[in-house]
Amino acid sequence: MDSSTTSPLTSERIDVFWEEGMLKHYTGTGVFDTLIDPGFLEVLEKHPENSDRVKNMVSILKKGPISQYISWNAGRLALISELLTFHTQEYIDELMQADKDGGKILCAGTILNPGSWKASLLAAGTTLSAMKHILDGSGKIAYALVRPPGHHAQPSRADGYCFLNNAGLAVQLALDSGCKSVAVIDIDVHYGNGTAEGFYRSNNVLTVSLHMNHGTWGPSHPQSGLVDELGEGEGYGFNLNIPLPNGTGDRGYEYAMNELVIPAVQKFEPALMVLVVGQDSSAFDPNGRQCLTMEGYREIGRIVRKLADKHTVGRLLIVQEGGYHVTYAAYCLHATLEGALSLPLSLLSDPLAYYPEDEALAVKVVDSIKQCWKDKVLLFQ
Ligand code: OKP
Repeated sequence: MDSSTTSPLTSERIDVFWEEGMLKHYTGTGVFDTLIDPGFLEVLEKHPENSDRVKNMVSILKKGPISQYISWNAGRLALISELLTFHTQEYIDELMQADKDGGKILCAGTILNPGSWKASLLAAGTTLSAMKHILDGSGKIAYALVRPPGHHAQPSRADGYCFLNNAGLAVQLALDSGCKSVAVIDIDVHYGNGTAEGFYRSNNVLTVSLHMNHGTWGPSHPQSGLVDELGEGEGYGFNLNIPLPNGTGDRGYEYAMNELVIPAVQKFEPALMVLVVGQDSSAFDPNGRQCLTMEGYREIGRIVRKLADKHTVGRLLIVQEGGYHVTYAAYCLHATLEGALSLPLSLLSDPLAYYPEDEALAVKVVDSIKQCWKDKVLLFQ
């Protein structure tokens, strides 16, 4: 239903943090994300993590029906000292050297070009600005619209288009500002291995990731994303992986949220919530197979907002990650933010949602994950 003429029914708003300079990270062309020209294709496509996707996200929030609920804020460059709260000095030195040398392919699909380092510092700093805004009490819901993405970036390693872990840095800022506990829910279709790694030994940060069951993908991504990666030491039971079968869909995700994520977060009682979003879990994304539609994203937004209202006086940071269908990613972002605003009516209809869904396989997998957690995870006992 398109009800773009509806007037605001809640006084709520989302504070978006954005900097134009993030567009100046060029990822080139090739066969999808390989950065390779095989020589036999007439038309090479842009690397999926290109600036077009983010341009559409900016413009749908500026001109789409949700625009009346959005307020725009500037970001900033991160300081090197801030990067060291999550990353190692050696790794940051490696990135700065790569920038000085005019660029470097750091790992599969992950290229630092002239302009990329500055864009990365803007993405990190802009996410920190968004978090600070919440910590200062200047707003309840802040959204860091950033690229390059961050959730694969580990303390000492680049991975999966990511250099700096934007969300991880923001979480660390919250902890360093006296916040006792943070819950991170990552719905990008890929495992948020970098964020998981950063807080793997911590029981102050609950990292939950719902993802496609893609497994490890080489030396930059040794983590499997399977249920048995539960954290270590004090952090055991505070990293929860929810690998979902291909085609899980809206109802499958809702089931996983209801059966696994909500109970864990409720028991954890976070002081602050972070929703890490990638629209690559959509039905039309070239980089994922999870088949969410706008309604699925909307429902996830609602659920997370409810958790924030219940546990964190509504304080919620949303951080942008992947999402590679240049049109649909923007629509799914719009829907997610509608959900986070808990608007009673949808503002924008789905131009693509007419594919059938079968959640049966997902229900089976979620039930088996629940069984596994009952034996091993404190939050589930
Ligand atoms: C970034 B994000 C290597 C495959 C690597 C990388 C996907 C990165 C996605 N052979 N695929 O989480 O959306």
